[in-house]
Amino acid sequence: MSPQDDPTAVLHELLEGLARFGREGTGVTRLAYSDAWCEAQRWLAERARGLGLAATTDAAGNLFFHDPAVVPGAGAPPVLLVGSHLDTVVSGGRYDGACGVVAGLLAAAALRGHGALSAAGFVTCEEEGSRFPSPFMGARSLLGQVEAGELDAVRDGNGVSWRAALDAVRTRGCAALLAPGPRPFPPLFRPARMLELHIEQGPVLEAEGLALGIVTHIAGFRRLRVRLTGEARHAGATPMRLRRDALAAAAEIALAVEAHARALGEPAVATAGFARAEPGLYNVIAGACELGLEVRHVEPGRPAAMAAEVEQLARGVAERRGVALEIVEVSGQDPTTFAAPLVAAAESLAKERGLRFRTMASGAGHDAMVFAHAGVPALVVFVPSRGGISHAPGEYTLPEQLAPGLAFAIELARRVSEEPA
Ligand code: HGY
Ligand code: MN
Ligand code: MN
Repeated sequence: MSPQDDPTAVLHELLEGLARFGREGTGVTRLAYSDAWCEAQRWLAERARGLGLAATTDAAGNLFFHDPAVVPGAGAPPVLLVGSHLDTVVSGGRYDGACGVVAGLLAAAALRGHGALSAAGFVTCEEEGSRFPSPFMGARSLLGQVEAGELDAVRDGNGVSWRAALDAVRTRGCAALLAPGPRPFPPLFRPARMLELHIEQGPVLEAEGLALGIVTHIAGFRRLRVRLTGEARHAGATPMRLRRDALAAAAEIALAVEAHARALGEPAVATAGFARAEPGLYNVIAGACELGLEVRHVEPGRPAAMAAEVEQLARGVAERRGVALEIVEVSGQDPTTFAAPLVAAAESLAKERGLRFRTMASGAGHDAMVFAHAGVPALVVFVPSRGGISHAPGEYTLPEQLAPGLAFAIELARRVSEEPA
């Protein structure tokens, strides 16, 4: 593959290649620091070197594709970062994150030596929160925001800590050494601006027949883990009037949360993502149940307010049912507004290219949120998702929709890189 090749063919070849890592039928599961994740990261590094770029991994497992003349570290000049995340949800699609990763690789190759700002591609190690209950581990570590204590505090569902997961992949060359002291991830690059090409993951662009979405705002979210404790009893011998059924309480809470979001009206959304009953048997009334709730809203302050409203609803249900309730906020991110100059640059380029586009909010979260909150002018640009499906094996974007999106992202990166930091 060389930059002179047909970009559409190269794009397709890279997306197909990346989807091999963690493939499950038509979907992909590539959790942070898994074997598939590490093999994908090594494969991308090789592809970057094949394009004449340097490929450098940081201590968190974030990967960078950059001009070999730009030496990473404290003395590195400010750069334009273009990229997205490598991890996926469980049984996710082959475009979420991957699309932006490929755009970052091809932008770094196409813009090498161009502009006032060197364009570097990036691949964050973790964005989805599918393995570890901590938000945006990749973007936060890339920006040097993570403190050492989090490495031991953050654990996956099997009790494996972030530190242990990193130790395992470091032996395979998929992460660099941790820095001593309170900040284990010193930034390798100082982003002056950041761009992320991403699939929309919703129905709007396809419904309106548009080629591009220029994201102006991203919804914030709060994720709540609710633990309900009732009383495990015989499912056959216990009359209904004597039950304290933790799963039934969870079910009522899930429906109350859904009704609350509907009552608030769009763009409020609320989701009960899982309910894990214990012991989870036909003939035992659930004595306990773990319920995962998430609320999102694009207006400042609303995600936190919705989380408080949901907690109140849940406590009311638990009390009426004589079930104990514990609720913990496991992660969250505030709503994000993107830099007006980047939005304007994207709009004028789209008009210049005659692309049918709209500005829009994103219900889905993205690494770019963390950059924006860190004061780095950032922007997300969408290509359509077929049927609005994402976070599922049916996730798909037509090649004839991906190609103009990729070309647009590379040209936007070219223009943004021409503005000094
Ligand atoms: O959940 C999200 O919004 C993103 O896909 N991580
Ligand atoms: Mn994503
Ligand atoms: Mn996602």
